[in-house]
Amino acid sequence: MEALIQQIETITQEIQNTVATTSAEVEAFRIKYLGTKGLVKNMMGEMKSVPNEQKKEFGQILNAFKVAAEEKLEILVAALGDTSTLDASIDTSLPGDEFTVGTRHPLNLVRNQMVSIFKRLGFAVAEGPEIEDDWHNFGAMNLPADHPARDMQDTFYVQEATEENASWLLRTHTSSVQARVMESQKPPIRVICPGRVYRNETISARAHCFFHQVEGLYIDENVSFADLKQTLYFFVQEMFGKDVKVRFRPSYFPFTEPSAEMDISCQICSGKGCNICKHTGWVEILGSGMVHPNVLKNFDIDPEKYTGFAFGMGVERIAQLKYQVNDLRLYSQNDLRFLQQFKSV
Ligand code: 2U9
Repeated sequence: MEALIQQIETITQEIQNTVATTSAEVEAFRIKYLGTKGLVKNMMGEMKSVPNEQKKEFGQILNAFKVAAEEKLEILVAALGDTSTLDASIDTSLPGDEFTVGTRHPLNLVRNQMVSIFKRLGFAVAEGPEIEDDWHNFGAMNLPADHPARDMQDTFYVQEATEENASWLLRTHTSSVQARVMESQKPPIRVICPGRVYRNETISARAHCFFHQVEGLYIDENVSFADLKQTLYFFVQEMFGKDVKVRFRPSYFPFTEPSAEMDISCQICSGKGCNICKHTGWVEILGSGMVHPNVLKNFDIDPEKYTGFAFGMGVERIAQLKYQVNDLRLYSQNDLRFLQQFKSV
């Protein structure tokens, strides 16, 4: 068997060294090694002369030998294919056509950056359905049945309420996702909810029937308004740079008490006064507050034991300040001249 193995090694070497540039040479290779009277078949015939106890080992050697010949044939055929399609009149040294690479949508760039900042603070990301029921969007958020936001003028209803069924609607904020998180998890809860929301607005440069939000919720024992302020201050410093100034103004939302809106120093004119900040030097970027006890009670969370803060902001608004985009319609028109300006990852 030693002599046979030696022979197979020599032929394998020969196979590896074979060069075939024409289809006739490749065919000659196939016949010589893999044809019905070829060297592979020939060697297989030697199996009968090998002692029984060595047959297994020899069988494996034969198999590797056959695979080596087959693989080489594949390589030769592929190389032949490449060269046969090459037209001699083509100058292969010329540079190729430019391969256009897509760009990320500015809203995705900004959303990703927002998400990564909050992730560093330990917030998990939660997502939920865009078609919601009345309870998760409004009821659970402490919006009474007669609240104006529930009006058909403001909300897209998919199905109006009947005696048996509650209404279905396009969510007007991603708070409905936090509601679903609170339904399925016990505190501590620390989530951000990025997503598309819908409002029944006439489309213009300053309003759209859908936009994007990132909302956040943090519930635990001893969560304070100071935690809310520090978290949001950290966020804007990471988003806009260390020089950014902030101010909080008291506000009102049904789902938070107390509530506050946060302004930052205008990123366009550095606080000197321009059209964007209406010459005040400040721009509003988000709403926030301590979660209303009624909201906690709706999910059987004891407001005597737990407190929480929540905030919400529009991704378009942040993108406007970062990239000075002043017409909301640009975000959904898919005009390549607009989209291709955003090259970063
Ligand atoms: C739960 C409890 C409270 C989320 C909040 C705001 C304030 C807010 C607006 C900012 C600009 C919406 O995109 S916008 O138009 N949002 O002002 N959102 S507090 O409050 C919550 C959320 C979930 C359970």
